[in-house]
Amino acid sequence: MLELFFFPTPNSRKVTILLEECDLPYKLSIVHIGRGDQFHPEFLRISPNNRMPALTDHAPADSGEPVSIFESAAIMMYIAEKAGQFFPNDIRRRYDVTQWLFWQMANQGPKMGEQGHFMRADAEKKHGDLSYPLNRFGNEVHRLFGVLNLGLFEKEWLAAGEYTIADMVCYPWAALWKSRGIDLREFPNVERWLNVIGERPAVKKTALIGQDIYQGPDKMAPDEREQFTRLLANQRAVVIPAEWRR
Ligand SMILES: N[C@@H](CCC(=O)N[C@@H](CS)C(=O)NCC(=O)O)C(=O)O
Repeated sequence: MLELFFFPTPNSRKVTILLEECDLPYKLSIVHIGRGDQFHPEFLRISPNNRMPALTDHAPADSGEPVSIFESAAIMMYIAEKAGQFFPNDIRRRYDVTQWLFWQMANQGPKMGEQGHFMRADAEKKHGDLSYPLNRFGNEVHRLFGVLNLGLFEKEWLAAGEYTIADMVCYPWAALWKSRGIDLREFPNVERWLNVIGERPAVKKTALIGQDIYQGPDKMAPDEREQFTRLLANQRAVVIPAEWRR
């Protein structure tokens, strides 16, 4: 059984899309990042970065001890390999996919994440003039939509000539275009690709997973939002948990 440590955000949606596309059985274990579950000593063993998603495979292919993984793209490579789907084996197509996985993890995810952080901070009106980071990340996000648009030029899919984990890893963040000040008319290849992926039954299903737990900071009560922001915006190094010491 695959156990996905989950909270409904774009980074975990990448993984639920893949699980649903592969039609694999899985169990969700909620890591409520607004309440600090990501700092629980047991979770830190699986994900020392105190971030979800993370995955434990309780029945790995080698029949050995459970396998645990953090970082969404590594999780997706593992699941795709296990299922034998969406990650071609031949060297050219495999690395065509792999480069987009790395691009997403190093560029689209972090830059859109920081843009979201400063947009939320700006909405509070107590942090002074945030125009510099808002311009910086707004421009970067615009540039990154351009990268996707180039990558999709005269291509149906990002990599390997087929629907793969490269598309699934980039889709959930790209789908946020409207709230990030992007005009999709500038990026027609991205618009076409978003529309096609958005119509897939597995992808539609994942949009609803976890909606009962969390629907975004704007849907929260003010005190809950305050706690959420405090917890996520002011993190410093976690010391080795006492529970880890023998
Ligand atoms: N590079 C990581 C990013 C994961 C990530 O940033 N997760 C966020 C939610 S989207 C999280 O768990 N945040 C908890 C925190 O900031 O303490 C991945 O792709 O798995």
